[in-house]
Amino acid sequence: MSDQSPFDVDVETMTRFVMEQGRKAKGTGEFTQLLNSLLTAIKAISCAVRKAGLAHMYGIAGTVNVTGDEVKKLDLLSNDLVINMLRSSYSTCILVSEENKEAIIVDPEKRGKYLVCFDPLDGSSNIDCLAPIGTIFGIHRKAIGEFILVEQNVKIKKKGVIYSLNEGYAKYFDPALTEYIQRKKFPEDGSAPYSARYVGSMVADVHRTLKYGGIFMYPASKKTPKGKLRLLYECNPMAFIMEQAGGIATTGTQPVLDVKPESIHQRVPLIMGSPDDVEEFLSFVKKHQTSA
Ligand code: P6P
Repeated sequence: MSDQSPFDVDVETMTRFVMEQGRKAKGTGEFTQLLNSLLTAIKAISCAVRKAGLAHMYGIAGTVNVTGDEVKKLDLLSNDLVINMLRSSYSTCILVSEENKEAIIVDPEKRGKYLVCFDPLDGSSNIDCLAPIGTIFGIHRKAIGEFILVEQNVKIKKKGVIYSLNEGYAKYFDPALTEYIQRKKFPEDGSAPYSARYVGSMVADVHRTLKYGGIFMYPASKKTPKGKLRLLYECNPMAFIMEQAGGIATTGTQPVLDVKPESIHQRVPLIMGSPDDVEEFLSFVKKHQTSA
């Protein structure tokens, strides 16, 4: 137990962190307002849970929620606390709670720009046996699609353990790609095989590659001799992000960003991801070029 008081000026409490980050973001302060309101509700819930036994707050509230779970007294109290704090934070417009069948539309005069979806007291069936419980929440900026900084200076791993491409086209792959994929499945150095992940949505596959490392490929093949993905509005933007994160983005013969566009819908082959993984793939390309 720390002997530091939360009132010590140099103790980084969640409230202080939220306010500091809010000031750095130089935003309107509405998101900070929302988070601090939510924190207040969660602190009140935590306090109520700790006193539940003494305050006879255990047990069933005698109702069932929309998902068919028995509602406990603490569930109802927690739900009311979160809803009331969010409604009065002047930062929310719609609330979705596990305990409420319909979405809650915040009064116009108190509306803000965020939607909050929450389970006010997850795991409440464990309340009586003191197992860990908690409040789960998701915050969404309403339709105009504001982006909120959640991570800075993203860097990709030097080497990953995931390969990502549409293996349904394996019969169209060139020998270098075929051998590379085979090596990912059956490593010769005794290492574990890679995992295969392919969503078929570039944004998802590239984002996962950025976060977890590995290699994403939409290469040239007999089916798509120039690849499928468009240079200007799929490959270049993602290649820029990948290179900024310390990754590599290549057509297999040159960096994507070095390609001189010849038409606005031009397609290029695309291999991108962790530098060690992309370099390993290129070594197979080189090997097959020299043996050709
Ligand atoms: P395939 C989606 O249609 C898309 O343009 C990219 O987002 C995705 O990476 C690729 O095509 C998937 O193509 O041929 O594997 O279905």
